[in-house]
Amino acid sequence: MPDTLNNIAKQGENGATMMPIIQGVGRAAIEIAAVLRGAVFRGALGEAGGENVQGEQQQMLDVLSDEIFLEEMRSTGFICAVGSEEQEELLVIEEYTHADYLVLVDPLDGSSNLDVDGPVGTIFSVVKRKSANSERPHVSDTLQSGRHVVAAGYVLYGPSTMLVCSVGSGVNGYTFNPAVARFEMSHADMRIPATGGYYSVNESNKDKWQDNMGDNLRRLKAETGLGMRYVGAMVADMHRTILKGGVFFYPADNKNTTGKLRLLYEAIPMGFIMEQAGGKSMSKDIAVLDIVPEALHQRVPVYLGSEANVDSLLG
Ligand code: AHM
Ligand code: MG
Repeated sequence: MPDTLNNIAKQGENGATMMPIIQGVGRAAIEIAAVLRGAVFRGALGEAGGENVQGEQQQMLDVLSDEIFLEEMRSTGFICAVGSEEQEELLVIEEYTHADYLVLVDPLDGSSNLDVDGPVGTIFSVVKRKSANSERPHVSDTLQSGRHVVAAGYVLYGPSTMLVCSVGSGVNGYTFNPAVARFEMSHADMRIPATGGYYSVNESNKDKWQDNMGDNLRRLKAETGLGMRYVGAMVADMHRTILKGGVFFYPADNKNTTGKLRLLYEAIPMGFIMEQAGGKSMSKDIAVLDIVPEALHQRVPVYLGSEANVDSLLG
């Protein structure tokens, strides 16, 4: 009998409390995957007509995925609030304001890939509230460094749907098995190879990069001979980086002067996964997980990969 998401209860000291929340992520993933597959037939591809807090055009599928994810978090009964890329303010779950945990989420990451049937993902992390359970959860409850993350992970909507997660005792990958309609463990104890793999970055921004990153990349290429892959969806680029090795990065540039990727629901969850997989997660001169967040939608530069490659890039 293969291990399912039930197996998370046996992982580390937080597994038992995190299992129902990650099962909720799993249910959301199954629904989102189904919506993605049928989107073209429902006229659900394309822009929703609104902008999110980042001033980016929301796609209809961004909005639908956000609704699905929120509903599944509500149904767990363990989540008091959700901070989402698609919502300017923290969303308090009114029925469960006393619950212990908050979730940070990018419900549909890489949504610019939708028009070309490319891979997209969901990224999430879970933190315990700082405020008393008798109080209404507040955005300050989300502003905790990655060292306080209790669980994190991502879903990759590719040829198969995969949920990769960690409760702080290594990383496991579960693949949705349509024959039995559940996630089954397919990638136990995922570890990033120390050498080899690919560098992954939007190199068209090279002339705008800050922090000498153009020169540093030239050196990394000369030292390692790494090949290049870039999907433009962080989940897909990270997943390949963990499985094959190398480094994924999005530096600050003259347009995105503090970086493009969001700290709370992109950099921290992926940083957590990368460290749990034996890799390194930096935001220039500080570990991603050591940054104390100041705002829900804060952006940071991100360098995630094998230790030698991250060090070489930042050296
Ligand atoms: P999104 O959350 O609006 O989809 O933006 C995040 C995405 C990441 O998935 C990806 O790594 C990056 O943006 C790609 O950006 P670019 O197109 O500038 O290379
Ligand atoms: Mg995103």
